[in-house]
Amino acid sequence: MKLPEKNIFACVILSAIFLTGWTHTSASLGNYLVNHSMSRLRLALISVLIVSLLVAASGIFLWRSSGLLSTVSPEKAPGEEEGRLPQETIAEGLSVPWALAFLPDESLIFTERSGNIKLVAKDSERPELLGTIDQVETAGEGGLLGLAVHPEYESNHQIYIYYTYREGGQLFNKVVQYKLENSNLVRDKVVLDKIPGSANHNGGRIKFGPDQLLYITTGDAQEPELAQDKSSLAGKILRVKDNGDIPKSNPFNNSPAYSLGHRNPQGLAWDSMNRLWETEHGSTAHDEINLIKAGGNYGWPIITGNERRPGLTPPVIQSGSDTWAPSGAAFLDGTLYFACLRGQALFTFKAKNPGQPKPSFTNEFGRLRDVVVGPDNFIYIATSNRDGRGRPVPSDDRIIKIDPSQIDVD
Ligand SMILES: [Ca+2]
Repeated sequence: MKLPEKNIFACVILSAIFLTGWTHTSASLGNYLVNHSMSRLRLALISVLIVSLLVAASGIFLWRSSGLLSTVSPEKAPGEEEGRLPQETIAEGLSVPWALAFLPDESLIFTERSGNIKLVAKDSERPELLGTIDQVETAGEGGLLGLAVHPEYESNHQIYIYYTYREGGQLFNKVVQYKLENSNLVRDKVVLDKIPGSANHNGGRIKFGPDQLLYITTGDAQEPELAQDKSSLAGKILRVKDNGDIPKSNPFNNSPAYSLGHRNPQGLAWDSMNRLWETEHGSTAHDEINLIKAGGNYGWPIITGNERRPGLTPPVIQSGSDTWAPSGAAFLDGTLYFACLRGQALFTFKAKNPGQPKPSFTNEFGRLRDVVVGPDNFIYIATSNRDGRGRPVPSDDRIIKIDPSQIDVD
């Protein structure tokens, strides 16, 4: 029921109570007056007067409560409309949520770095644990990282995860396909294995592109030269089919590598022209936003910041001496949103005219790991305050839903 409707309803009820009361009172009063020989004309006049007063009082109450008397509209935060909260916590008390994704039924599915896969059903406030990946190794920045939902999930129920594991004393990362049926998570197959891992620089973002192929960001595993080694899976953006096969259209023959020369990329997003943008942690600040082309070499460790070298593609934007530590990225209405860890803000810029990114919510939620756009066109962000580098508040970590009109992107 809308607010004015509620007020009218309240008014009608109140009037009914008043009138019922009045009927009883007037009957008793009538008897009293008749018994005391008051004239019927005077009695009628008093009745009319009291009823008029009641009607006038109800009218004024109705008028005021429906806001019609007020010349000033109620104070609202920008973009706040009825039923649209500017910010809303979707889940709290989480442990380092790393990747968010929506299922076709609009439930939100996410990973926690310790190995959990959880789901928040639409309009629910309680995340449900779907499963824990036992093989996950949470050393340093590694753990259960990326999550992707198959574009044909509705018919095949496939989701994909990226996680760090240990084998023979060494750290690796792998991409595994799972099937999710009736809240039951079943391991299906390993899509890509033996991606070099280390305590830091594991990359870990996975997303299906507009070409229905799976894109995977991998870090240099703290061995910078691997990023330039075409035979290594480290320091790359990889592209594979949903079953792990290498697409014939890949830029390097029989290789899952799509682009190379990356240090620690953690964000992928496509704009409305299907151009792929990537966020990447730079060395000693110099964080990067790159526009990715098939076969491109993005320079690490040969060039950083504004350095140029023939054959190497410089970033579209870089942070200079600032540190953003950019992670998840998403597009909405031509604006790229990216979540920042050290930067502790949600940054934005327009893809049409990329200028210096603008921070929003600086220090409000702490470290941010991922951002996605929901089926409702709201922005969903995940904090990362329990990753050992933040200052968590009791409700951390959180997933927060934000009305995009709250964010000044111009
Ligand atoms: Ca670069």
